[in-house]
Amino acid sequence: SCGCSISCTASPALKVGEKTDEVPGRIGSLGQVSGVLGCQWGDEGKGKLVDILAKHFDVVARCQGGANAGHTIYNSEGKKFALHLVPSGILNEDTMCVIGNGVVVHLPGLFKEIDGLESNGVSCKGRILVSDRAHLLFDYHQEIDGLREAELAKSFIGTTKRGIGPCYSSKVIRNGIRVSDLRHMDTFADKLDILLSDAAARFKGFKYTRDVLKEEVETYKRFAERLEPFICDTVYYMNESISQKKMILVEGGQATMLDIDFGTYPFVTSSSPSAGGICTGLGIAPRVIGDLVGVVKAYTTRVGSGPFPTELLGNAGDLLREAGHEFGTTTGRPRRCGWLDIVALKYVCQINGFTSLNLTKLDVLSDLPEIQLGVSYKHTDGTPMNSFPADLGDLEQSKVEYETMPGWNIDISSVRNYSDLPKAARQYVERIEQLVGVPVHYIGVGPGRDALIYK
Ligand code: 2SA
Ligand code: GDP
Ligand code: MG
Repeated sequence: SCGCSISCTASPALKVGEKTDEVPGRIGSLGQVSGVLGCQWGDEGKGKLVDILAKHFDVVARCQGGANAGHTIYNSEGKKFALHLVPSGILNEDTMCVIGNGVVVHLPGLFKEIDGLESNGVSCKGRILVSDRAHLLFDYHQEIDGLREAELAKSFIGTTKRGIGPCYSSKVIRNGIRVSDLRHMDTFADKLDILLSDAAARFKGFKYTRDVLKEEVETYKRFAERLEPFICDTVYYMNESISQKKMILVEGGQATMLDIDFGTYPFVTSSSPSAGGICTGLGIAPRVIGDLVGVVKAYTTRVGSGPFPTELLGNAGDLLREAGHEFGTTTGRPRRCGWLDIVALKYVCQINGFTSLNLTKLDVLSDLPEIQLGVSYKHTDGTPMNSFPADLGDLEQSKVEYETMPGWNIDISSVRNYSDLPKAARQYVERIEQLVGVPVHYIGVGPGRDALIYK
């Protein structure tokens, strides 16, 4: 056993690559360890796909990020759930949900989310495992997130103010506090004192007193007790599950264009939402990873500051925002909207090696007379750019070249077979496949569980 209070026995799982009658072929053929990752700047609809696939997996695991993620999913009765830290497998009662070592965990937020799920009839007991190696994100990290953004003034990043950057900073500078530290409350207060004193020395606006420390330690004593049944050596658990041939699905938060290494730095998040984050955030080997599904919206959205080459400003952007209900799941912020960016998508496909794509929200484009696809970038002197540039100055100077595709002007939200989609919609899907060289296996035509076409 891996030390957690939950039995590791496998639930009946699909064999690797097995196809059954009730499983649509595309799901049945996913590898034993598969992942669902965002291809743009987040909110592509990863949660919906994970929720749908979860039925066929024994374990759904998060490997990075924290409560900055917002995944909106609907159960079969159409009831809406917004998840932040809890993996999107939670609505499927046979699925075990793992919060891996790469995740930063805000315990008050996690407990609130669990209470909310329980009060809506979703049983979480014995179904969530939290890595003993995961770092704890304290309220003070959130406060610092706000102070840092205020300091940046006009060049603020537009973070979710969930404390993500400050918590990963603590981790990297090596004074972070981990879940396993909750088992040693004798030294916990000293560790927290170091963190809070450090923050007080750095930020004038940060008020720190002995009383603050005392109160926080008392709170965490209670949290430690409540969390104990969830704490697990998830590295052992994941690897044991793999040897037992359990089906494992990794759920990405955010997306590659927000990746700390590959995104539009510094307008990025502080984790690795791309393929590499799966190995570092769960402690599993690259060779066990089978399929990676890239989730890409049929257009583009972005929350927060930073470059967005195909952004539509003014009325055109407003229309997409309204049609797609593009407001943040975590913060409620309006999302910036624009056309699909093939240059960025190709770059993201290279980095992740996706085996297939899920094109989401195709239904949102239904009313448009024509649709633009950003297919290449050019320097100001007219020479083409080979790939997505690292330098934000180069990006700002670049000019996007578009291809215009015809719209279909008909509601597609009840279509379930690919061949029933209007010709122009199929042309759009197939042009994307042709441009990026990765097949589209799933097409979203609505927010509900059933609104998915298997291509
Ligand atoms: P942070 O908070 O440090 O990770 O912010 C850094 C950048 O990463 C972006 N980011 C996101 N972008 C889209 N969706 C996210 N999750 C929520 C959602 C966002 C919300 O599902 O809607 O509710 O506003 C997410 N999380 C982080 C962020 O906007 C910054 O650009
Ligand atoms: P995530 O962060 O990638 O999981 O995405 P979010 O949940 O933040 O945002 C995606 C939003 O689009 C949610 O409100 C979903 O319910 C909704 N959604 C997902 N797929 C589709 C789709 O194919 N069509 C429509 N109309 N909405 C969708
Ligand atoms: Mg989201």
